This record gives sequence, C-alpha cells and structure tokens, in this order.
Amino acid sequence: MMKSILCFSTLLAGLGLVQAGFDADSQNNVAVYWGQNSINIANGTEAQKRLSYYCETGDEVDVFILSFVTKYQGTGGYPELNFANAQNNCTAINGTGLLDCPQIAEDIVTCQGLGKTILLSTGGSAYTEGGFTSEEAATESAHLMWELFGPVSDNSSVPRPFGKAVIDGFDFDFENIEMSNMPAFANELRSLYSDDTSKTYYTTAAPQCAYPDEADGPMLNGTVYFDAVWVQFYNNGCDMANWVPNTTTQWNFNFDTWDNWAKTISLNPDVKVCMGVPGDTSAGGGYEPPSTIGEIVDYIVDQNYTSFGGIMIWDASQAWNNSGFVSSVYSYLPGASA
Ligand SMILES: *[C@@H]1O[C@H](CO)[C@@H](O)[C@H](O)[C@H]1NC(C)=O
Ligand SMILES: *[C@@H]1O[C@H](CO)[C@@H](O)[C@H](O)[C@H]1NC(C)=O
Ligand SMILES: *[C@@H]1O[C@H](CO)[C@@H](O)[C@H](O)[C@H]1NC(C)=O
Ligand SMILES: *[C@@H]1O[C@H](CO)[C@@H](O)[C@H](O)[C@H]1NC(C)=O
Ligand SMILES: *[C@@H]1O[C@H](CO)[C@@H](O)[C@H](O)[C@H]1NC(C)=O
Ligand SMILES: *[C@@H]1O[C@H](CO)[C@@H](O)[C@H](O)[C@H]1NC(C)=O
Ligand SMILES: *[C@@H]1O[C@H](CO)[C@@H](O)[C@H](O)[C@H]1NC(C)=O
Ligand SMILES: CC(=O)N[C@H]1CO[C@H](CO)[C@@H](O)[C@@H]1O
Repeated sequence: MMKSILCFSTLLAGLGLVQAGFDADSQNNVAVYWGQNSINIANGTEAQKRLSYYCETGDEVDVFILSFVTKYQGTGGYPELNFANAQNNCTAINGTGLLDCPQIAEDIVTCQGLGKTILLSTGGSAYTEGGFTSEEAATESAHLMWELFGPVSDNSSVPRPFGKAVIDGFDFDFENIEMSNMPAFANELRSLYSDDTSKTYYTTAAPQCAYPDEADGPMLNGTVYFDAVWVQFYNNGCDMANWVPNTTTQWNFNFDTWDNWAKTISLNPDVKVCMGVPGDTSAGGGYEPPSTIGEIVDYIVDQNYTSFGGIMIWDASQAWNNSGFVSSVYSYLPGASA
C-alpha cells in the first residue's frame, strides 16, 4: 500500500503536477484568492486575467478562492456577485445582482481538470449585510446557495451563474462587521454536502489573526466544522511583520494562539491553519519576501504547531505581478516537491 502511494506521487512529480487540490494531511497547501483584481488596474498586462490563466500557470497552487459573493440576500431575493474586471466577461441576470459568467464556468472546469480545488467566498471588506435576521432566513439562504453553486438539480430553475460547473465548497471572509446567525447558515450548507457523494466539498474561513476574530468568531467558536482557515497574518498587530527572528517567545505574532484554537476550540480538531500573506508589497500591510516567510514557516514547524497546513495568498493579480513569488513561497513549505 505504502509503496504504491509512493510510486503514484513519484509519477505525479515526474509529470510536473506538483500540487493536486486541498489536502488535509499536507503542510504545503497553497491557496490563492482570485476575483478582486486587487492590483486595481482595469486593462493591460498587469490587470487580473481570467481564472484559467492562473490555474494553467500556477502549478504550485492547490486552491483558488473566487471572490466575492457580496450579499446573500440581494436584489430579487438572490445573492449578489462581484468579480471586479472579470465581470466585464459576465452579463447581468435580469432582476438580480447575480451575473451569468460562462467564461468563469468554463475555467472552473478547466481548473478542476488540473486538480485545483475551487471555492466560492462571501464577504470582503465591502460586505455590509451582517448575516441573517433569523436562523430560518439563514437556512433558507443556504439552500439557495447550494442550488445556485452546488450540484446541478434537474428540478431546479434558479439562474446558475456558473451554469453546469460545480464549485468545491464555500469560504467566509467577513471583516469589520458583526455577523448574525452564521453558524446556522454554515451548518445547513455543510449538511447539504452529503447530497452529493461524487466529490468532497469544503468549508473554510479567512479570519484576521487578532483573536478572537470579531466577524467570523461565532462560527469559529466550536460551532462549525471547518476544513481549513486562511488566517490573515497581514494588516494586523499580530501579523508576519511582528514575527521576531531567533526567539521562541513571540509577543505579537500569534500563530501559537491559532494552533491552540485548532486543537482545543475548533469543532474539527484536525482543521488546517494556513498562514495568509500578501502577494506583493501593496497587497496588504506586513508584506514579507518568500525567504522571510520561509523562516517563519521553519519557526512554526520547530514549535510543533502541527495544525499548520500551508499558505494563503491575497491575491492572484498582485502575486503574479510579483515575479516568482508563488513558486518561491511554495519551495519553503514542508514536503515541497520542487
Ligand atoms: C476576459 O475575456 C478575455 C477574452 O477571453 C480574456 O482574455 C481576459 O483574460 C478576461 N478577463 C478577465 C479579467 O477574466
Ligand atoms: C427583466 O425582468 C422584468 C420583470 O422582472 C421585465 O419587465 C423585463 O422585460 C426583463 N428584461 C429583460 C431584458 O429580459
Ligand atoms: C429536487 O429533487 C431532489 C430529489 O430528487 C430533492 O432532494 C430536492 O429537494 C429537489 N429540489 C428542489 C429545489 O425542489
Ligand atoms: C465563544 O464561546 C464562549 C463560551 O460559550 C463565549 O464566552 C465567547 O463569548 C464566545 N466568543 C465568540 C467570539 O463568539
Ligand atoms: C537568526 O535566525 C536566522 C534564521 O531564521 C539565521 O539565519 C541567523 O543566523 C540567526 N541569527 C542569529 C544572530 O542567531
Ligand atoms: C507535537 O504535537 C503533537 C500533537 O499535535 C504531539 O503528539 C507530539 O508529541 C508533539 N511533538 C513534540 C516533539 O513535542
Ligand atoms: C508590477 O510589476 C512591475 C515589475 O516588477 C512593477 O514595476 C510594477 O510596479 C508592478 N505593478 C504594480 C501595480 O504593482
Ligand atoms: C480595451 C479594454 O479592454 N477596455 C476595458 C478597460 O476597462 C474598462 C473598465 O473595466 C472596460 O469597460 C473596458 O472595456
């Protein structure tokens, strides 16, 4: 058994397929947010490109997180979407804030064919809805999200933004806002995952490193089963810039807190804690070059923070303009194969 597994991974490495989707047993997962064009250039070579471009050129990336669903209960009672410049390739769906995005649909299939896990994130710093007024509204919305983005159902007539493409799970990235009734939403969605046994669906969140996280806190408090969290170790007093080399006593950089959260509070004690980093100097405060990220990862591993699961990068547009960043960061992760 062991031997055939080894042969299989050798074969994959030989083909140059270094990564193949989210792996809960790995410490070298790489997740990248796509959709918000954070480089903020509308046209030209530096602007965000279509999703498949990043999947085809990002061998080291396991997970792409599409951002963002900006509302759960928007115009016409449907969720709303925003993909920055990528939505120029979508059309509005009449009577809703949804978008019909055949190119993203095509690219989701292409990316999944390359082994990538594709998640859909709700939130972002512009999210202002604050969750749901009741548990009933939350569970109803979970069913609608599943119908819109989960497996295709013959008896459903909802306008699916990605057509027949089916995402691999849902991410929560709520910031600067108090959220109501989110555990009910997340748990209902998770219970729907079992409707489709043809593949594994994931639930993830991107809290700030300051603990407890105000916005995602109620979901992280032992109430919701998360497969991974992409903790934002940027823009905060606990971020990577506050890591001090050559000491085990870190006063501010707080990966220890999150490792402890994983092992003692998280509903899933084997949840993976991935370190969220900015992809370039202006993608977020506290940018560090790959070599420093590598030193921080060494510290995390030396401290036996075994919940560590890899790196999250915000976002594709900036990381790709920062030549070599993604592959270099990957090379410093435990068990990296290149
Ligand atoms: C929009 O579509 C064009 C034509 O296929 C493609 O080259 C471009 O990368 C797409 N842009 C985005 C941001 O998805
Ligand atoms: C959009 O829907 C409204 C009613 O919901 C209808 O009056 C209108 O004609 C529709 N527009 C298009 C372009 O389909
Ligand atoms: C569609 O049918 C399936 C069973 O085939 C059922 O579980 C599901 O609730 C139905 N969905 C809707 C929207 O009616
Ligand atoms: C988490 O749960 C504890 C105990 O039930 C409670 O005291 C605390 O306020 C909760 N924290 C958050 C962020 O929800
Ligand atoms: C501090 O640690 C770094 C690696 O993290 C090492 O390269 C350097 O030599 C150390 N410096 C001292 C003074 O120990
Ligand atoms: C590292 O942590 C794990 C639990 O996560 C524990 O089983 C193991 O004994 C620890 N190893 C060391 C060297 O402390
Ligand atoms: C993109 O990368 C180039 C080359 O390093 C750099 O000169 C430019 O400032 C970057 N663009 C942005 C918007 O960061
Ligand atoms: C030539 C070209 O691609 N123009 C686009 C530049 O960006 C604006 C704003 O996003 C689009 O509306 C144009 O189509």
